[in-house]
Amino acid sequence: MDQSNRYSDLSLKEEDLIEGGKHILVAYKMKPKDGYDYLATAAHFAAESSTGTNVEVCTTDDFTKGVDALVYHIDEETEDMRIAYPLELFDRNVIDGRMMLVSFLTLTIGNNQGMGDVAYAKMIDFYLPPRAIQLFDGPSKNIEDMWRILGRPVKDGGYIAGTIIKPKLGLRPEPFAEAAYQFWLGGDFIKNDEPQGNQVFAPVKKTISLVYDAMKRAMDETGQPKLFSMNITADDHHEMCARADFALETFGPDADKLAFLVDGFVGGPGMVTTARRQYPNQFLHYHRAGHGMVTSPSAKRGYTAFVLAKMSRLQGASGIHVGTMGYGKMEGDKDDRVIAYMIERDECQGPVYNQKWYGMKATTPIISGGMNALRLPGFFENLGHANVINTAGGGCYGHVDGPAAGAISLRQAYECWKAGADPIEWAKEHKEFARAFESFPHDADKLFPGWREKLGVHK
Ligand code: RUB
Repeated sequence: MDQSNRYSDLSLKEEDLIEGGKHILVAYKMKPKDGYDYLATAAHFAAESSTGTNVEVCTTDDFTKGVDALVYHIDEETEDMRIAYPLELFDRNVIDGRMMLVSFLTLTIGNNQGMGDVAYAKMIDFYLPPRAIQLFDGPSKNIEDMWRILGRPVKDGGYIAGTIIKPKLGLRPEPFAEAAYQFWLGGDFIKNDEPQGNQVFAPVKKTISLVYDAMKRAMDETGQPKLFSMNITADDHHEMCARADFALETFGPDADKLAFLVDGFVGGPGMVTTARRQYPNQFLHYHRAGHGMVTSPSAKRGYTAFVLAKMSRLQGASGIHVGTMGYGKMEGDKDDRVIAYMIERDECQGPVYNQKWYGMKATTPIISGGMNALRLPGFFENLGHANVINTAGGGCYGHVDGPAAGAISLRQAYECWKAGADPIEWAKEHKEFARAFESFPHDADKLFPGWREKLGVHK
């Protein structure tokens, strides 16, 4: 059944829809299956994503038609399909009238992902009108709060050098805490790797107590504050809160130095919002493990990493992983800069829409995945700033002189970029950075050919 008469209006202008402020706009790359008309498929897509189905139903009335989602732009050639969703379509909380991300997802990327006439559809951008921005929680804490704790300026406080406790799994509580202590002698921030929780060989209560002890010892020794991001991910939100409450109590007077990490992609929006609302005083660290199943450029369904990051700001993530923009081990390229810009700026041009945030707090980009000191100068150059948290697991625990030296090498890499210095020349003056060349020789060969001769390394 062709529903394009009801579910499309190609005369609608995007600027008018934005000016009107009554719609959420969503842009997809959509391709119908062979033999299906583009506009009819798009209209069926909009129907299924709002008020309709594949047939007319007798219960529809005039009010219903007033909240139809409408296809307002198509370009078959570029597979560009854009849909305007009336704000009234989206579910609102009973408890406080606010909007929720699950409703946004269920409508805009729900049933339409499995329709028989759609070959594929992937969300590449969305636009929220001012009223919708007002109705999402947004972040309560971000990198500015960490800078304050670290005693830095709260604007442009700079690079936060972090790590991920490695090995990913298999450390008992004592060696785990020792690994944390060693890193903190040189660096600022540690996160649990995302599968680390309450394994039988490393019970969370014992491990967290020892981690706090390690933090205190490192703070005493260095005279600097330290930060820990603890994984509280669990299926049951009571379990998640039990872990978080235990850690808050354990960290006691240093509980401000404790962030909570949730595996927000596999755990879903409910997990993120529970953490955001239960613990508004803690930095909420959104780890996105698993996201590649939908965000990978090879996946033609789902949504992009850009869309995931933008959604995380609405939900109130203090920070989210945004990849390494081609400089680390995970998928991504230089242009992924826009992912960071969209979550940290008050206005940003996305791939399709210009979004204003009307003062909603920023979400901090977290740079992670195969990073080390040698890769950082190029990364900062591409991004244009270094106001990020960076976690380098292998980059610290793989440093030939150990994790404290690894952490120092990261900071030196940041200072090298800030000074606009040549990394080889910088290495001559900075031992830990120089030793990163020997620690990661494959990277060194690739990024700085001839480094051995220049640095006098003949091994
Ligand atoms: C990092 C690591 C992280 C990735 C996830 O370890 O495995 O989980 O950051 O990717 P290492 P992303 O520093 O040893 O590579 O940050 O892109 O979500």
